[in-house]
Amino acid sequence: MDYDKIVTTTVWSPGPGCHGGCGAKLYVKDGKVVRVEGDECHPWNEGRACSRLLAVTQYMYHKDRILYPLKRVGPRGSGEFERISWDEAYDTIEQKFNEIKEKYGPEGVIFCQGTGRDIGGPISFLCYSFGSPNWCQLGLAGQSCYTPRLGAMSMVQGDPCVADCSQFWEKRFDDPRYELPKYIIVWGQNPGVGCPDGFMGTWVVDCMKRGTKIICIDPRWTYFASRAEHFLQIRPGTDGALAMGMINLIIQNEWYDKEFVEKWCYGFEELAERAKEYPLDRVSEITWIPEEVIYEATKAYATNSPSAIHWGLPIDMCPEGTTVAQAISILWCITGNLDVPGGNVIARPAFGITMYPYDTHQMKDMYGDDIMEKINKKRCGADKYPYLANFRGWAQPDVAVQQMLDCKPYPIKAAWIQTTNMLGGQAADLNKHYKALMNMEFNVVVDSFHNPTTMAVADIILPVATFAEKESFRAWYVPLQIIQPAVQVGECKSDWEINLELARRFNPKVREMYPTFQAFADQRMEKSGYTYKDLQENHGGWVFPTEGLSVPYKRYEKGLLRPDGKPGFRTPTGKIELYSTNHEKFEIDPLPYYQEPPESELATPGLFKKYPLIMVTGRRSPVYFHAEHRMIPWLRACDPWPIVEVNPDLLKELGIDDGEWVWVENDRGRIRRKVKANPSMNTKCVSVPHGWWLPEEDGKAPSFFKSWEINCNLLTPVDTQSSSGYGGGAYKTTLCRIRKIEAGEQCLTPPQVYDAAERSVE
Ligand SMILES: Nc1nc2c(c(=O)[nH]1)N[C@H]1C(S)=C(S)[C@@H](COP(=O)(O)OP(=O)(O)OC[C@H]3O[C@@H](n4cnc5c(=O)[nH]c(N)nc54)[C@H](O)[C@@H]3O)O[C@H]1N2
Ligand SMILES: Nc1nc2c(c(=O)[nH]1)N[C@H]1C(S)=C(S)[C@@H](COP(=O)(O)OP(=O)(O)OC[C@H]3O[C@@H](n4cnc5c(=O)[nH]c(N)nc54)[C@H](O)[C@@H]3O)O[C@H]1N2
Ligand SMILES: [Mo]
Repeated sequence: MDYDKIVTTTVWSPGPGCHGGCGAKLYVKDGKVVRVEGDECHPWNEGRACSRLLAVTQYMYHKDRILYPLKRVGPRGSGEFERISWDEAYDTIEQKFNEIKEKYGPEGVIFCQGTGRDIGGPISFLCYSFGSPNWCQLGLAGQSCYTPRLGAMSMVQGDPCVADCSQFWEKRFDDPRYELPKYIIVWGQNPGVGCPDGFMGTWVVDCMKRGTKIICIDPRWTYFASRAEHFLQIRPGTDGALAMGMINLIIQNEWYDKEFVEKWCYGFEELAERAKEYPLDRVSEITWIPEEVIYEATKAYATNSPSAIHWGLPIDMCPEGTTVAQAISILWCITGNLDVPGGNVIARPAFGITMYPYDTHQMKDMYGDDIMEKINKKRCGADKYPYLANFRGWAQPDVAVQQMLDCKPYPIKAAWIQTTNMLGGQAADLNKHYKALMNMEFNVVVDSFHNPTTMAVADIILPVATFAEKESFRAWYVPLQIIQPAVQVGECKSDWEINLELARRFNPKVREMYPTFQAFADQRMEKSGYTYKDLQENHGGWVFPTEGLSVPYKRYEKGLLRPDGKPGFRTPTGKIELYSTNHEKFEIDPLPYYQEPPESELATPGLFKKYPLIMVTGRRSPVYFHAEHRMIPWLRACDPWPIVEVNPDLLKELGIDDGEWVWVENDRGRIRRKVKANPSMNTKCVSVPHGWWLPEEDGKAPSFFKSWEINCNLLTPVDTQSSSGYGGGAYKTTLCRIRKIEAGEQCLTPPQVYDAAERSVE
């Protein structure tokens, strides 16, 4: 193949859209990327590349990609945008945001992101430089993605942890310190399809190839279910009951690690008492899993050390999501599987470098000790919800969207929207979020393509550079790695570049401190002893820490986890808190418990009669990242339609054919979906992938690329968050029915929004 150079770099959105981490080789010819490969030297992916990475040239050079800053010139929804210069875009944003600040205070601007791409760093930096306390994944009901798990882990053990698939070692499986897990519980996760949250899915398969056995907990038959020694086909949303039942079995049968519990855990007696409320027969009835299957799986996990748990999004989306994560964390703690080789290993960022503040410690590290106090005064939801006030920096999204509509207790009048397509996928209750965003005086979207959100509500659009066109760095979790540009496309700029420039305008100190991105990166990476240039020139772009707090194992014995340098964990008691003293202080239940989903046969029998199916939304597709990539030909060809997966027996009962378009509906609305018969579906559940809009259709109002015809979030609710404020989004447990489309039945349209036509940028 003919090329001028190969640039090796780290993959981390935009492009594949993902949570990133892989090494890639970009072949460049005449200033264009012409071929992409996984980097075989990179320990993260060892040469592998996913379909979205392999198709990235179709993304970068797509005819519809936005290449220049745009301003809206017609009414919202008209699709009329005009090219402007970066200077005009920055000037307009500066002026508009400052006007809002003068009228309503800096809290009048909300900063909205999507999932954890290369964004938490730049967006929080901009938000706090401007002075607003309101930064969140707006639309993500209950902030139900990873944050509930992070919060719960912070309360139980003071740190997050991940299943140990040797990823913390440069030599991976060949490192003598590593040990293979005997079992991995794949719990509400489909790691082969997505690579969520600092984890590469194929690592689990790498372990399986070497002998690890699988326990799979999922309502659906997946790749991992088909290869599991124990498959627990669970009723959606009941993982809390299962986890409590497992804790009870482990304690009753004395399968726990007595020495570890005695030495390092706090509140065992209280936990044992609570767990007694979950005997096997009760748990089996709640979860639909046969008693003997729960028993055997629990025994296998608890009596074979080391073993690990790899969990996923549905945990956060269970009712009381934080307490479900609390219960599961307790499982690996009491079985002695925390921070041991082949267990669940504590995951500090490489060299302790914060580039995306995950927790309160990192917030303080980046923005000073008084940051929480400062932002809590006005942050949406911090007065109501204890996790909000005490963990991480997010605003509460269900509270925020209500406030955008009713201005209570203070008005929010502008939205900065960066790395999220709220109206295309992130937001539950699509109508409510559409109205809230239309209620803003000014919206900026930073993205690479038009989508339902840009079309419906953007006043300014800024074109973002893909990973192949940008400078950045990453410490999630190891190695420390840089992203370096191979090419430039149009006038696109990176999120860091955009946000640093605006931050300089809002806060002159930023201009002085960080004249360039590399100056910023070098300061952030200082703890490692490496600069951006060092990594670029001498280390192939990445480096593993070899000692200190980001290197496993058993750091609690060495005094590496606590700020005071004493052995133990970063919790108030210094121990694993099986009984949470923080929860006690927050006046929420210190012990984990099970709660029925907000809608179910038991919780809402009346509703269940009308809508007898559990709609499990959002199972991932390997060729799409959420609402992205529907316009990429190679990818769309693999998964062309918005489907609903249904058991063939149920289809027969309903008189519906495989491949037919049907209504999926409930009291909130209805959407059209194409039926795909799937004999492995439970007859009481249907699976509805999220993130669907059709880029080939009309983008203007009222169609918005057919969002209101096919987006399943017309049917999902907000305001189902747990008592902590995090978790409990009902995306996996909403009730629905499916039925044939009758002649003449129309799809719904977006709600009428009053003065939409009158708004303009000027
Ligand atoms: N029904 C249902 N809804 C769900 C879910 C579900 O399971 N069911 N899952 C929820 C979850 S867990 C999440 S995290 C959210 C995710 O929701 P989002 O994060 O909003 O999902 P995306 O569709 O990936 O939207 C990202 C947008 O930003 C652009 N983009 C991608 N990378 C970058 C970047 O680096 N910089 C910039 N500036 N733009 C970028 C893309 O082009 C795209 O338009 O969706 C939630 N929505
Ligand atoms: N290709 C691709 N990769 C992705 C994404 C993407 O959109 N595309 N999105 C990324 C993001 S932001 C996230 S949060 C992750 C999410 O990825 P995952 O954590 O894997 O989440 P899901 O795909 O929603 O569901 C995983 C599995 O849980 C099952 N499940 C559904 N409900 C329940 C339940 O109540 N209990 C249990 N035990 N299982 C249940 C589903 O059937 C599915 O097989 O993926 C990330 N990776
Ligand atoms: Mo997510």
